Amino acid sequence: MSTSGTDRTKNAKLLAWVDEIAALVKPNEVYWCDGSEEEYDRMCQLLVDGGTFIKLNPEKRPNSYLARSHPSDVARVEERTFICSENEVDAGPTNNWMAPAEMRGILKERFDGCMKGRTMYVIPFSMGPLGSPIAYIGVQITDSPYVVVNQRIMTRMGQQVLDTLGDDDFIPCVHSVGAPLEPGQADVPWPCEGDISNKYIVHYPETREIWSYGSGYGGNALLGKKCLALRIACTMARDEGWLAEHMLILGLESPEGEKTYVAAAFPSACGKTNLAMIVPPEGFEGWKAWTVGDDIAWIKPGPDGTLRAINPEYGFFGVCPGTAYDSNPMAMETLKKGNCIFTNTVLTDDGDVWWEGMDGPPPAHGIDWKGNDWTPDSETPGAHPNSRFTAPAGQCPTIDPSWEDPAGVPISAFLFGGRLSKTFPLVYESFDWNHGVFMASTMGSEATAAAIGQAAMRRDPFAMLPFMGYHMGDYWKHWLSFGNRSDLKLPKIFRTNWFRKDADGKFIWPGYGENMRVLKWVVDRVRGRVDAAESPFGLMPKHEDITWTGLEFTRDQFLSITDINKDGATAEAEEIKGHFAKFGDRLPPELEDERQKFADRVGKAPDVWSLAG
Ligand code: SAT
Ligand code: MN
Repeated sequence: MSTSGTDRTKNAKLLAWVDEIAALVKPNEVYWCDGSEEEYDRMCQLLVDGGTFIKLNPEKRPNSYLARSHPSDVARVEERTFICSENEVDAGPTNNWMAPAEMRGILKERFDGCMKGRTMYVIPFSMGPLGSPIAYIGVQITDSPYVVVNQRIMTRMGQQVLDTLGDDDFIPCVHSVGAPLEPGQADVPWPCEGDISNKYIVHYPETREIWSYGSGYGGNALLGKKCLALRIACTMARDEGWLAEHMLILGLESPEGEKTYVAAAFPSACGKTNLAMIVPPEGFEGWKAWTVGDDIAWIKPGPDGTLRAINPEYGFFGVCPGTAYDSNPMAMETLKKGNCIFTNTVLTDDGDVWWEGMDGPPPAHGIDWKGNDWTPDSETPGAHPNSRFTAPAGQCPTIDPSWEDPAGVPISAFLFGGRLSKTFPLVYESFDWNHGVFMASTMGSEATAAAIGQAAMRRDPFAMLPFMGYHMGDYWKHWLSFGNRSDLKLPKIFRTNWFRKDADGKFIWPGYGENMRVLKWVVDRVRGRVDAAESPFGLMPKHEDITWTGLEFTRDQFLSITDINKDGATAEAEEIKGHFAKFGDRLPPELEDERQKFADRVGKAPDVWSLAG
């Protein structure tokens, strides 16, 4: 099972790199993954034998497994994530930075002998359809078989990637859980570095390399996802004139068969996966919504000037708690088909998984994510709040027929959202491109423990804060540069807020499938079929331009979710000043211009601006 790799690829750089890393990390053996089903089954069995995996009841969850992580290794570690550009200023004020030479010294020590007693796996993977002009190939080295099987779901992985790569360049990704084994030392189900200050998630943007040490969980370990497809890719995109974004991609098809694609960015906990798999509600008979991706979009100008998007991933790595037939039936159907890996959920007595917020009553008894007995009376949740499913995207019943089109799908609109209980209307469109970039650069969600009265907003520009690979101000400049390109057919830009609350603290908008009503207005705007009303924030739908069939939502309710309170908007314009100040002289002047125009519009508005006039 161990090979030198020369029978798998002739790529000299790749072969030399694998040898170099093997010499550093000193594994028992080196194994090149071929991506076959036989290999997947064998690795899953290995994980079962080692106690990492529990095979679920095949009648309920065919070919599916549950893993429990170490309680210290349950999420991305932003405080240990570094952008190591040559110059500190190029990492910008939103990233941790260390000089590359210093970081290389630290990592050399950490990685020296870190795979002793383990197998070093070589995973060739493609982000995007094999051979697509929008796709890129990476190779991840890891000592975690859990990572290998997850990567086979999350990426196109194996021999066909090496065949496509040929002698071309690839993005090298080195990962270790940081738990070498002494001779005779028994392994544990979830090896990792227990001391958080010894974990490192490191990116070298100039040389396009990723090094990750100490964690086996999610984006820390599946390096194709946030590390490559966002942090490294956004830097490549800046240099090459395209966009790598933290966005879902959704296709909306009218009863006449007209298809419109939108890409949407939301901070965490705004229901991004739900929107990616939206089911049109009552009143939308004949409409179809198609899922292209739920997390990341790579967008390149096509030959016809449209922006063409692919989903670089091959699977969904979704949050379990809250996923239910109510909120996301298509995700539930995707999981039902089997071939999934669940991490840190409850194990039920009949060999199924469960998590908080799933439909129906909770099981009377189960085993929680830490491996302890659990009942609904237990004081702690049964599933970890960041418990996850890894599921093949192709199993989603609404997966778009074009989701693997190497040319990508044409994007007609960008949506940016947030979770804001007041001031911000349900939906508004930008006056022009620069105003749209301003809207995205100032987006955010309310901090949960908000001070009385004025709820503080945690800004998450473009939902990219944890995923930015260079200076955020330069990233805005890159976005603004698209506005000057007359060769492009640019999408329209919108902001949404499903989370406005009434005086009793209740959400006004019903959310979920009803968001389709807003999407339909977006489609109508893109197609030039409806007018909009000018508000201080942007262009807004009139009540009569939204399809209300099948929903009881009064005109007054609509007015209450779209009116604009002058004090709140004035405070927002003022707060943005402080937000922008952090970016110093790398803040594009166009954005401060937009802020002043916004402040002027608000200054001229009545105490309460309303669509009612
Ligand atoms: O762990 S991931 O980075 O893949 C998911 C997330 O935290 O957004
Ligand atoms: Mn994400």
